[in-house]
Amino acid sequence: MKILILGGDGYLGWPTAMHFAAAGDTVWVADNFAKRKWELEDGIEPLLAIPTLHRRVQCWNEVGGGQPINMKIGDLTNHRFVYNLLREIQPDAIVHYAEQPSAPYSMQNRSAAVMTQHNNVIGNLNLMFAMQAHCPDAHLIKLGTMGEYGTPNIDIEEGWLEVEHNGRKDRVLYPKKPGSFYHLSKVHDSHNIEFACRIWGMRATDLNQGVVYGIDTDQTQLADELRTSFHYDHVFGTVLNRFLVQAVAGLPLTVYGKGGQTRGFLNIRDTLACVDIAARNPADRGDFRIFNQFTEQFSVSQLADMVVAAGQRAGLSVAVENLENPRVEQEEHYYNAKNTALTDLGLQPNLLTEEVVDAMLATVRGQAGRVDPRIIAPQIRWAGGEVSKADT
Ligand code: USQ
Repeated sequence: MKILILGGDGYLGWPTAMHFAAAGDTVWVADNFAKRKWELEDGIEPLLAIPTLHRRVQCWNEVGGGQPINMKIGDLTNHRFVYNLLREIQPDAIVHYAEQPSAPYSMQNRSAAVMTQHNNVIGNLNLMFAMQAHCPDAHLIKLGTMGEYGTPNIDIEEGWLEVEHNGRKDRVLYPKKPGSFYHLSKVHDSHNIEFACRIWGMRATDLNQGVVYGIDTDQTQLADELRTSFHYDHVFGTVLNRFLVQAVAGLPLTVYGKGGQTRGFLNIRDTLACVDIAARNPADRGDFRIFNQFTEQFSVSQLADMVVAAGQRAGLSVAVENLENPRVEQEEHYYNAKNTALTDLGLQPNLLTEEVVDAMLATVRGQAGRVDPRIIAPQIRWAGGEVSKADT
């Protein structure tokens, strides 16, 4: 398969590229390094030092873990770049990770919200049109998010809902109640892609992914220069990754509010497995297929308890602090999301066992000297629509 990974320099994009190259597929990565710029804006660095994409690709090609990886540098909001990219590569499948991925980032101020939605929605639209022009039969595998649904008081289906209203029935997209301007950008993408499938006959899979945790994949472990970025800061760090670093740094775990917020979670290894399953079982022409991509549900407090217990096993004393919630979200709610489509296609989940938590804690402990405690406390608030001085 010829597969193009957009956002190939990112936390998930880089391991995905190596995964397909190791499997013998022809892999191209594209990136514009926007994530590295956003990190610089806020003085943030990932826990592990990450080489340039050029160096990572060179290292992969020297290590010889599979097919060589090919690279293009460019921005999806520049439609000429996207059209040229697809005309030249003619991919069978495109995995689209190239979006601003952080809810807090998008909630900073007007310009961050506008940039997030412009980057994500326009980049995705350019991609859809370029596919229509140059590879209309290619399969778009789009990273969406479980956060598109929010936390409704009814069961969450896999993307679609059968509705009976006034005696008539129809199948509609599941109602969305997202929790940030970032999550909204993914809702807009989903609507645009559903329309392109219905009107143009595009083939697409929207992966509504939960919160990802984890550091290692089979390929990142082949060499230090092949590792992926691991964020623990208040902007890009996801909750479990943050708690592990806080435990190692001797800081209390930052549970926002009551901690009853429940989400779907998955190991980074399962992200690769799910994308692999989607790519090798493409959607039909005209089919907008939606998979809920998570393996387990946990509340934030449950995760904190797991990290406290792992700390005890490792001889660390770990405290929990229920901070005033910087976000506006339900802290106690019903949550029951379906996730059978990927397991029906063969996904064998890597669950969050004590061994997995202990192994992650040990890896983080090995990098304890690189932890910057100044970038951990939450600084971005949802309420009030703050406007930064630079923005007025
Ligand atoms: N939380 C804490 N303490 C922290 C950090 C987070 O209690 O120190 C809480 C948040 O309030 C939230 C939950 O943990 O209730 C998850 O927060 P998160 O920052 O781990 O994840 P989220 O903002 O939802 O976004 C992440 C990724 C995003 C992806 C999403 C999947 O950054 O790209 O789309 O997870 S989902 O949550 O299913 O929408």
